[in-house]
Amino acid sequence: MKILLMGHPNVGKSVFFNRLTGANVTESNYPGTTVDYTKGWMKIEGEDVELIDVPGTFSLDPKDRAEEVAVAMLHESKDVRVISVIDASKIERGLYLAMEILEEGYPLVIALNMRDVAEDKNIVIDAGKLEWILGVPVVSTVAIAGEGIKELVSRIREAKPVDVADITANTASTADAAAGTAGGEV
Ligand SMILES: Nc1nc2c(ncn2[C@@H]2O[C@H](COP(=O)(O)OP(=O)(O)OP(=O)(O)O)[C@@H](O)[C@H]2O)c(=O)[nH]1
Ligand SMILES: [Mg+2]
Repeated sequence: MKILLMGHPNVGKSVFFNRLTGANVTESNYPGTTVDYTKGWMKIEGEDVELIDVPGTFSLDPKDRAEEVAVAMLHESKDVRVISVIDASKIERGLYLAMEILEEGYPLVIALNMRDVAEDKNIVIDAGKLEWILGVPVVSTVAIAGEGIKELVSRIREAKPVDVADITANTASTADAAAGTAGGEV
């Protein structure tokens, strides 16, 4: 199995990478480019799993060389799972990229990182509700403190492709419930 750590620049991908991988880490240029990336290995339930610290990207519609490499790394990979690292204090922007990856059918788990930063801004996210809406595991983390990392790893096997139409339907029913119009009321 291969796992890609993907997300915007500066969301904590490399902190996850360093905490999850052991000594056998290699840094190289992506072929034909000057863009660096790092890969290493971790064990999940006894299985050796390759972990790649993908260059940060804002979307799957690349705007520079580093983003091109990020998208190419996703598209070239077979039997791949994605850990989508999102800055919980800027969640909408991060979710956009996660949705793009889901739309392409990749199995994904979300690390809602920087929970400490979000809390300082009085942003509290209901990870359980988000998980229900998206249909993929969502784990709150503070990567620099190691919080949530064990749970994240334990849930990687639950990553599965989802139908984006289901997400749209779940979002609509959540909005209805919030507005008190669930159950067929007008
Ligand atoms: N407060 C806080 N800081 C964090 C957390 N996770 C990472 N950081 C910090 O955020 C900064 C960016 O982390 P990186 O791991 O370098 O981010 P990245 O996603 O690898 O960034 P790029 O490689 O530029 O795409 C660093 O200063 C980290 O120490 C967190 O959960 N809380
Ligand atoms: Mg990094």
